[in-house]
Amino acid sequence: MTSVTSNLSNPLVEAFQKLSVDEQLALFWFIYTEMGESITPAAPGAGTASPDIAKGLFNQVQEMSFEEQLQVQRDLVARKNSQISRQYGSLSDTTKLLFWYLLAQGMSNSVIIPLPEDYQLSSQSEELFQQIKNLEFSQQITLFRDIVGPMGTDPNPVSNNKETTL
Ligand code: 45D
Repeated sequence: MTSVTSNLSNPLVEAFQKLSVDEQLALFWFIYTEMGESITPAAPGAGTASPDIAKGLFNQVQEMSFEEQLQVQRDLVARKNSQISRQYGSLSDTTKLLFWYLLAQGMSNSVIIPLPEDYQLSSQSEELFQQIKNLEFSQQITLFRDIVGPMGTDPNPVSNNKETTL
């Protein structure tokens, strides 16, 4: 559907998706802290992001309690149906990435639930982290789009048909 994702099965994407939900969130946070300054909303391709939409969704999450914020993020990663998951599902992959970026910034600004201070990545996540660090910037972006793309849920699920019950 979109040309910014690799559309190839990427072993790193698969490895990421095999981690537990919490480990995916934690690793994604560590990636953010590592990339830090190199992420700029003026990056090439920024034109395909919809900043107002990402911000609107972020604002909804920001208004929630810390516990709810965590639940919403776990639901996104687990592709569980929720109001936020459906809205998220309707965004472009680049806008999804921008939304995660806003969440990460929110964590830095203490408006989004922070990682527990003593949180330690599993050795498996740590290994994946090293591999991701070794990618070129553009490969990292492609990887992240592939990771955030399938999160959330389809905003247009086919509704149940009463006759067929399917
Ligand atoms: O208690 O083209 C745990 C744009 C444990 C512009 C937890 C861009 C239990 C356009 C679950 C860990 C900027 C979009 C708690 C490009 C526990 C464009 C909590 C680039 C509390 C290229 C865990 C964008 C939590 C890029 C809350 C590169 C974890 C964006 C949350 C990159 C983790 C964004 C979050 C990245 C991670 C965002 C929110 C790497 C976000 C990472």
